[in-house]
Amino acid sequence: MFKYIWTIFVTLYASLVSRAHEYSTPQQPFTAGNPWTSKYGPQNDMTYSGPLSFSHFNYRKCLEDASTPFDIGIVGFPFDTTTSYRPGARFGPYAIRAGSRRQPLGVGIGYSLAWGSSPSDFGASFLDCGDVPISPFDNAKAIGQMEAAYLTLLSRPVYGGTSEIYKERTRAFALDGKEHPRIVTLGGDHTIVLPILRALHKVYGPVSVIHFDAHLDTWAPLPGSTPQERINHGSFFAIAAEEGLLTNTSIHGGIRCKMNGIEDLGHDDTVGFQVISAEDIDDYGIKNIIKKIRQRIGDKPVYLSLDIDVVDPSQAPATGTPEIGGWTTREVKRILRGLSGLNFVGADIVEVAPAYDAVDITGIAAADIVHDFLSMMLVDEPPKPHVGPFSEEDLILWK
Ligand SMILES: [Mn+2]
Repeated sequence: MFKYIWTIFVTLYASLVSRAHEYSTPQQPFTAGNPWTSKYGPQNDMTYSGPLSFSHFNYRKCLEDASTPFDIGIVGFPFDTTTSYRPGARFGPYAIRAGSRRQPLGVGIGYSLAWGSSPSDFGASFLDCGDVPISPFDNAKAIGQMEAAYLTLLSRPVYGGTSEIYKERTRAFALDGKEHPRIVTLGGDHTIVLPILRALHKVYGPVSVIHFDAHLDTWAPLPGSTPQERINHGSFFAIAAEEGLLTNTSIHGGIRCKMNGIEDLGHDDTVGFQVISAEDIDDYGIKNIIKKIRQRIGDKPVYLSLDIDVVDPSQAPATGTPEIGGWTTREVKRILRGLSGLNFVGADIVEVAPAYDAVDITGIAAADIVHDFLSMMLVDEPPKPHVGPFSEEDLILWK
């Protein structure tokens, strides 16, 4: 018995001694130097570490720092004081940036089968321009701040990495004959689009709008509204039309909200919109939806505004006014791909309110959609679908 216990003791002791080097400090003298870089190289950020910028882009406070030219700038508008139901979209820019962490862009990163490319393949320069400090107490001031910020960014010189086709077109429709950077805005409630359209109007004149949303957002302000109440996230397009900021050739996609009646569409028409409903995707199909949008917009300068509530709340619950029966993220992504090559002058994604999110699903969805915005704004026409086991003959219409 004693021999047995002694054997166990000796064996354990021997194994501890043989591994002692793993537990003790190496007996080497301290020398000045950099043990990390000499052994492991640069201090790279992991996808889930480092300061928060969209897709790990360089981050500049562009409103005061013009040192870095860019072709597409990301900016956050943390504003939510004109919402009608659940507030919280002021945290949208944070949630969308957080959702983008696993989608870094750079050489050899970000390729997708659907696009057959990565947004970083085209030579354009991206920059995260930070968030605009917007008053949470005074909406009139806030709207002025957003317009000034957007105009500041539009006024920056471009880096120059867009395609020759785009350069030629944008010079033709920009009022000053120059190419301007394009801004992708992370909202914010939907009212942020009014100051954006005011700023765009100064650079391009009236623009068309492609508007993905569950709701029309063209409602006339209620009778008796104060000047502040007139501008809210359900009326801003009507105000924009009143101010002459829109062409008469805009279009909605994904509409499915409850309305006052069919007369709402009559008013919507006076604001300059046609309606593609959420259900139209079943009755007419995605390719017809893409075709109708392209026909409606033609070669006009166009602004894209995507309210995350266009997506079904099962896939994007974190929003202020959810409506069931929406499009899937895959359907939205497919439609966006089909819109490539239109003359986009800017885009936004709004109404992400992460306090209502589950497992970050909405922030991740919004960030992925923004990646598609980047490709959509940089390629000159929709890419042909992935071929795989299919053949060219199987492609009847890919746009
Ligand atoms: Mn909306």
